Amino acid sequence: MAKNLSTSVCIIGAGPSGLLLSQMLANEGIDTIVIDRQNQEYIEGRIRAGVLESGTVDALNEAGVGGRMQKEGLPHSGFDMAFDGDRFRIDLAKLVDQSVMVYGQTEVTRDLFTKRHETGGQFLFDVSDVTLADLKTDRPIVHLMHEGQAVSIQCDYIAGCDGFRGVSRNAIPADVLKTFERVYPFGWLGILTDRPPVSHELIYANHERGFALCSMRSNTRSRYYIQCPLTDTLDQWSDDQFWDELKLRIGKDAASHLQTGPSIEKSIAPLRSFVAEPMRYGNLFLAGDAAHIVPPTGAKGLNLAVADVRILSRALVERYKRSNQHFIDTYSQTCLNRVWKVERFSWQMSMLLHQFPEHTHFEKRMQRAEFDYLVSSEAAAKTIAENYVGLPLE
Ligand code: RFL
Ligand code: PHB
Repeated sequence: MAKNLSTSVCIIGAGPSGLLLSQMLANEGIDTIVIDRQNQEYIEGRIRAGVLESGTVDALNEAGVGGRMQKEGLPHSGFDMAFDGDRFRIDLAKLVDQSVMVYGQTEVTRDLFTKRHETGGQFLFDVSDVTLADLKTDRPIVHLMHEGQAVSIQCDYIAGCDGFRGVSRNAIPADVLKTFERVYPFGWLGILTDRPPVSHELIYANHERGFALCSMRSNTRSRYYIQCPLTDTLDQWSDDQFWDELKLRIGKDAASHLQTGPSIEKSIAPLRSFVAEPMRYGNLFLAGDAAHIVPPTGAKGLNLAVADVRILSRALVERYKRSNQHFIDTYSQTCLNRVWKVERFSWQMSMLLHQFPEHTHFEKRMQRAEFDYLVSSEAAAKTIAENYVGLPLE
């Protein structure tokens, strides 16, 4: 027998976008059901982003999920960029009077799940065969299979927060949906290790052997990345090989402070820029990775997802509380205006910091000139800083 459920907003995906939206709406008394094709343990185990913009920090605090982040997160007032061993600090505090917070996506997700369970959040995990129907009507439906049973969820709105490989985006008819994409010709090999970070701030390095990033999750846990060919597999990279390569790329000074240890996670991620337009179709809204992907070089993926959710939550609250349709109608354009600027920044940082197989000596000199310009011009450094801490919401 099919089961029929009903809610105000059906949220597809229990990643950071879906969880935060659900919490923000719950705080305003708006009912949601969140569905995910994975279970909570699997979702909490995904190691991803690490740097939160101040707007993201504000949103988590306002949603009532910022308590642990305030205690355990690491505020950073700058980061280093390095070019063939020459290091330069982008002083966020001095240039734009703001900072970022280093606090892992894993922790954000865990805090959101805890709060959602405390405040009566409704979830369906391990769902399959998710399809969306009647998007242009005022009672759209999500059909799915759960524990061997067919389930239909009737709602007013559907939030497609189901990431890049979800189903929501493709529920928009092909003649309406436009996509824009760039796939980069390399990936990032990442390692997590229980050793103190090499430096108290992040270091982004362009070296002739390829990009490297030194990041962290806490004062005792580090996250490092190196650019690698997309054809590489994890069994080609022992921990020792990773550390040797990282040391070569970050320069002698940083390498002399590097504490290496066994990896507790190791993965290869491809790099992609992607935007889908529009981000609304009828009563379906796309948010987060379902609508756009950025290469991680600007630390923007999670932050962009949170910005969408803030804009969407305001639109839905205005609709339910004040019968105001304006922010529903402007949702897609408001988000996309910001999305494209953040895409540009992430692309610029990626172009500056990686070695591209197709680059000639000319492009390599252009990268070096851009780095030298940053070092010598406060205006140039300031544009990096204002993007890194996060552009205004609109
Ligand atoms: P998520 O986190 O992908 O969550 C989507 C959720 O939807 C579920 N789902 C479905 N549920 C039901 N039915 C379906 N048909 C479904 N299909 C999918 C999934 O199980 C999942 O739980 O998207 P969200 O919430 O929009 O959040 C976005 C962020 O997760 C993302 O932007 C960042 O993590 C991107 N990202 C990084 N961003 C950074 O800022 N810095 C990083 O270092 C960084 N590293 C990464 C990353 C993304 C990665 N991916 C996507 C593979 C590293 C990786 C490997
Ligand atoms: C991370 O800590 O995982 C991280 C930090 C900064 C980035 C990308 C990833 O730009």
